[in-house]
Amino acid sequence: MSGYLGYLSSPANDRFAYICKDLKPPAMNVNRKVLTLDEFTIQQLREFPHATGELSSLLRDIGLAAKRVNVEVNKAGLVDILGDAGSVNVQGEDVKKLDVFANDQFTGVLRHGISCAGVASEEIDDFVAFDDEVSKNSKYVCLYDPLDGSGNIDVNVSIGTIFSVYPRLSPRGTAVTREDFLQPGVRQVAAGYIVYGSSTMMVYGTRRGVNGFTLDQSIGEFTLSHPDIKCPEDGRIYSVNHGNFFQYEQAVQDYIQICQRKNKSNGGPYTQRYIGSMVADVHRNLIKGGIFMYPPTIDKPKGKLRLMYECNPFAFIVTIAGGRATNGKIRVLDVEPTELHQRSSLYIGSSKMMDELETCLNPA
Ligand code: AHM
Ligand code: MG
Repeated sequence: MSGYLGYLSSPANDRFAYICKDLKPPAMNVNRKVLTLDEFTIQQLREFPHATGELSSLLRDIGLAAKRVNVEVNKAGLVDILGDAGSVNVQGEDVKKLDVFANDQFTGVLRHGISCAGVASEEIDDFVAFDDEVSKNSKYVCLYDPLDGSGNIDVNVSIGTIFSVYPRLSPRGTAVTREDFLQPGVRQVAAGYIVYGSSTMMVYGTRRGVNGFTLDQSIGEFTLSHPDIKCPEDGRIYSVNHGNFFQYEQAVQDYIQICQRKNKSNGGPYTQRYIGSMVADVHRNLIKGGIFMYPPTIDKPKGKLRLMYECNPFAFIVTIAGGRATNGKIRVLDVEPTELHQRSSLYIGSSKMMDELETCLNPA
């Protein structure tokens, strides 16, 4: 198996390598100033004459939903003027909570698109199988957290959407089943996130690489701004909820103290940065180099984050970009899921920082 494929392969998962056996690292030759998300996905498609275009179409659908959510997120501060969630606004419309609105948008565009046979969402108890003929014949299922970090909405802090795309296992033409969704992360064909921040960005990865698009408000389009993102091999940022320090296991406390003791003589000093919005925290560390941790705590012994909606998509993106992600024992991407909403611990980031963490978690 080539080094490129090796990013996602492990002995346990070599059987999945067929998905990407013909892919080579991308030859990026793009005009980054003007290429929109749609143009980029079409350009990528042109390099594979036998591709059906379904994944490109699905990614464009997600871009559309993201733009709609972005409009509402930008109005969040006006909630007192426009009406509280649960009330009826001056136009006589029901005002929905933003996370419900975001969920409806992503579910709606995917239901009406031509590439997605069903969805699972952090906001919905069970998966949804789309039952029209076009959807039943579609190739992919999509899982998402429509608005992560929604506790930050009230205070104007960045929030985000996280998504993940898998090829269905059930035959086309039939309704999707639970097994289509309960696949290990290594089976993802694409994953991404949207960060609604000082600018709004959509970043997505496929096995060909990770690319970032910034929303150009003047033309209403995501525009390629961060081509071929690589996670720096090393970094100086660690992101963890320090308030939980005494709830972490000793090995995690030891690693945090290593971070705190870094100085000029041993690769430091390190900076602690924790927004409490995973999308913004991991995005920053992906670009600048760093490590993000959500360890198990006494109160949440399985961790807080959701394997299928939060951990797997980020594990895929960061791994493709050259970093690593584990649950403290094994690669996140290799975990065999048993429940749609299952929780996981997560350690993710620059490979050298992950190496140092693992000397604490798994001493020789
Ligand atoms: P949510 O899905 O309910 O929004 O929770 C997930 C969020 C992550 O974005 C963030 O990293 C984490 O919860 C913060 O949790 P805590 O406040 O416990 O540190
Ligand atoms: Mg979430």
